[in-house]
Amino acid sequence: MDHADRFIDLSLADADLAASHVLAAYILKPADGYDFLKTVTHFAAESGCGTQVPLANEDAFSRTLDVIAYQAEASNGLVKLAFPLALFDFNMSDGKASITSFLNLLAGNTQGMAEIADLKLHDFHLPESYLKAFDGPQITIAKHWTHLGRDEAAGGMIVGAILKPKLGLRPKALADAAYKFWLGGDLVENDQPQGNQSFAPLADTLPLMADALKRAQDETGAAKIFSVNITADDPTEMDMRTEAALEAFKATPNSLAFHIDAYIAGPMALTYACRTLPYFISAHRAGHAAVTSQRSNRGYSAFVLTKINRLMGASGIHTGTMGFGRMEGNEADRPIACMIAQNVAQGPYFEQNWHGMKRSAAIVSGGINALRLPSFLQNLGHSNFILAAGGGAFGHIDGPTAGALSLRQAEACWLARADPFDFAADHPEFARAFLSFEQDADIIHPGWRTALPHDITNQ
Ligand code: RUB
Repeated sequence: MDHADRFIDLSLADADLAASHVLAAYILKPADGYDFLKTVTHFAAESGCGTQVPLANEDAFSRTLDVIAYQAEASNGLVKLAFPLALFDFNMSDGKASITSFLNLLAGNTQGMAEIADLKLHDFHLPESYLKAFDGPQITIAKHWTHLGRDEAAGGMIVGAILKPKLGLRPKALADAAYKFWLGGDLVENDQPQGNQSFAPLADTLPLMADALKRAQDETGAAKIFSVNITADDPTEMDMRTEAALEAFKATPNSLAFHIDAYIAGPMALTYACRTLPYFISAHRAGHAAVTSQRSNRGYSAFVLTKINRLMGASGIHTGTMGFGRMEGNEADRPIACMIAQNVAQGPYFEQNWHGMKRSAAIVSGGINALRLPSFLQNLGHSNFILAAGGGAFGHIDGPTAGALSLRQAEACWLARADPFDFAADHPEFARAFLSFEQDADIIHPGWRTALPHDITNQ
């Protein structure tokens, strides 16, 4: 008998284990020449005791911490593992759970096992006691909705932009771009690489940005929000950027939010920001596709990444565009947005009860414009999220104010279930989006050139 055989028990089911274990669902394919079930047992052994040979120093207690493979389907590669809760690491300081420990166990060394060709984590389930040991969000989208004077339970789409071009604008040009967007929109967010570049030092940019926000508020009579990227390699530098932002926005503190490049900078950066800043924290995910891509058979899925961001406490999480923008994804990604915003939500393999943990808001970004937005909304079924359009805002033929208005109008068009051509007749910014994004218009609304009034679509 292989020593690892003790790590598999196919008589068990989700319900037998869900209260006492973390459950994880993978798609596994053994490397050429390896038997499926044998590989599964080695995978479970590696996940638990961390090696595949019998250990002379194991004792009765250490064996109670075995990770058990309880489902293994050779036909489709589905493998479910159950991790006893005692395996996980909790803080010395406050007893909190740790995503670093979680990822180490569920997607650590096992990712590199020679006998496994494909191994991707697609879903996980946490029992109540472990889930409650994570922070979860402290600040939610309700803070933004309240600031904007909207219903705090379902305040609708926050019309946001990611500043483009992502690099190359000097401080005054950055502030000017934000100001013009704010005249029509609600929120401006730094793009993920925007930081303290030599041509746009934060010390110069932040005061100009605060001044632009104040002018836009005064001019429109509406509240505005700026989400500043404070990502850095170490907490001291993050603190310095935070202090600079707080100082610049001291007259309008409710207008300030913070952005973390949460995938690239890792769990420590996001957790640190969420624990130290009583502000809305956005988790950007640039770089994630290296691990989560639907074309990759290793790593973990975008669904898993998004779910762990809620556990860590992100107020808003980039969830993609479900194939309606320009990044990889498809309509079936809808559960990603549901999992972070509901109290009980169904994942690909497990239903998760969040036991009252506060929700995270979806941040929808990556190629969305006024023409693509209605189909996206139709697939999602609501508009209670933050839109962060880059090209869709700054690529509008009449500039970012019109870009912002076109996005707001696109939401209104969908909410009214109006015919887009009829709606365009008395919403010029929406109408001019057809001319701004002609290639999309040709695909989404063929015939638009004749359906819309000539004076609107003419350059
Ligand atoms: C948006 C943008 C975003 C990413 C986010 O600009 O650059 O940072 O695309 O993608 P644009 P995701 O609207 O012009 O694409 O949210 O999928 O991670």
